[in-house]
Amino acid sequence: MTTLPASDIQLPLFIYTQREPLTEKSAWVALDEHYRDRARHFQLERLFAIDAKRGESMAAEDVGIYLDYSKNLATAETMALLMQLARQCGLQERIDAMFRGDKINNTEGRPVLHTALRKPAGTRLVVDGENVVAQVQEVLGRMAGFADRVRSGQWLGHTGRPIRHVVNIGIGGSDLGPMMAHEALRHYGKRDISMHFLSDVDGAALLETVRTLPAEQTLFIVCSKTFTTLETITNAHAARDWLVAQLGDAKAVSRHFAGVTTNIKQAAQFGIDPDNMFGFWDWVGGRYSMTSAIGLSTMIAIGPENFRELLRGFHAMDEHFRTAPPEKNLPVILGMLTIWYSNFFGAASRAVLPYSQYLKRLPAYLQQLTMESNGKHITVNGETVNYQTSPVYWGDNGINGQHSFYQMLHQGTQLVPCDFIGFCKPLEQSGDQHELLMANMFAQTEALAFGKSATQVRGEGTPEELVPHRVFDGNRPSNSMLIDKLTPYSLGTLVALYEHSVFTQGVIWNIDSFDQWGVELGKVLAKRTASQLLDHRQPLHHDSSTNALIRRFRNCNRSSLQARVA
Ligand code: G6Q
Repeated sequence: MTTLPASDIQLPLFIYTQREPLTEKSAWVALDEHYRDRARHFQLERLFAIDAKRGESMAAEDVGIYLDYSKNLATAETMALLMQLARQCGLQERIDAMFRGDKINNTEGRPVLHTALRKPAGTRLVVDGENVVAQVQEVLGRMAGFADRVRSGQWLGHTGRPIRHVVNIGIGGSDLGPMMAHEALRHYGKRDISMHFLSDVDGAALLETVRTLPAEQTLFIVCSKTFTTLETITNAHAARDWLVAQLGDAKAVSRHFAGVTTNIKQAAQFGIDPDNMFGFWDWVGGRYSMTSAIGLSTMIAIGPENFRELLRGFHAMDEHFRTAPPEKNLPVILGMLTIWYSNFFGAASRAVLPYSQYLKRLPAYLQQLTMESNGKHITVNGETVNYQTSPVYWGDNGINGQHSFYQMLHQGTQLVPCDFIGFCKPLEQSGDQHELLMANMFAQTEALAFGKSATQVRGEGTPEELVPHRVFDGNRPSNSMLIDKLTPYSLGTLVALYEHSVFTQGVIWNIDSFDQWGVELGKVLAKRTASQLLDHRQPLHHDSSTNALIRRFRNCNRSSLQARVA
């Protein structure tokens, strides 16, 4: 996303900063002592042995998500200290400020209001004199009208045929959310419309996407908050060229392109009919935008009613986060446990492991949400932190992971706390397959926590030289999230759970979770370098490594470039 030039930003007074350094807060100091004196020696086996009710007492539930956090290296004392830290960092005040529309995105001087996208129709939230809920509902209404026309076949392409293929063109926050939601909610999707997602500027991506698509039945949705992102605009132009070449008429563009953007002017210049344009606002961050008009492809796939259900799920979790006490607050528990492992145990990553084919893109979506939000080392006061911030979030479908990277989770040298996500009911009943799937999830959390001792291994008659290889130390922590069924509503609650867990972590680390300055430098350098790859006469003033790489690339492509220029 292109953000405001630094010179245009009026930095607000740092009303949300914490004056006392994080590591000097009494709860942090107490947590540090607690870790050194006790917690680093915690053994899950023992914690469970001394408290028969641990599995039920260290759990929280609301809005359809049951979170079992008992298999963590934590006790009631740990949790109390973590919640004390949250209070000392002013978490509730910051939550209230976000929901109120205060400009908590300090470095960009903006409010952070993705929660307003999910507020029910008829409610109010006035920001700078405007009722933003009414604005949101107006766009949702237009989206629903458009989605209904496309779904019913009423919307006709240039040659009079209905749309049967939709290509979302966007990148980062304008791609990952819609793509994840499309996969997650396939079961609810309109099967006679195929959905495609084009983000990579590699020409192969477009060619492979359109290879089998009939242009006369294809709709492109260009999703770009700024409408200036190089990859998206390049792909949008290439898609337009393809469409016009296929249909032989430039007028076809208005029937085959829709736009989702805050930059209506640029989108109109590109040729998108204003009637097919859907706006949103600068207070919606890219990675928090899947419930804005960026979700147009989702709405076309699952229909406006199901999209409303998705919003209802998000809103239910928003309200839970805003009102539940920290001890019972799911995003706060999840967020504070991440602080616990990152800052005290030194864990560098967290794995997200859904036991659902439909959620296979969730880890990729969460990577951006978590790491672009909290992968920062400067506090909102402009100081360098003296503690770790965002861990690496990674993962895959749990069941596939079991046959690849779980080896490292069980017997590797790094501590990787895991989030397991599963559903009680399957969407597609097929014999006993769902029981088999979920048995694997439960078994993995058990194996990670309790392992297998040398005595047990020997008892199985294992040759002595193999015993150390077959021992599982256990004591590897995990959360388990259990949800009744994957629905638009429950997906909303789950994604909002992570959004607010990220917010919680950002408040503790005292960083702005809503800017992304770290992506700027590469974009600027890429623009300069692109012109050097296209014009071989331009001198190279990079470092010796980059110069050598560019020279080699130029040499490989000299003849093809000459042919293209000629
Ligand atoms: C998200 C990021 C980033 C952004 C893309 C696309 O929070 O800012 O991933 O979504 O760079 O930006 P546009 O939507 O402006 O094309």
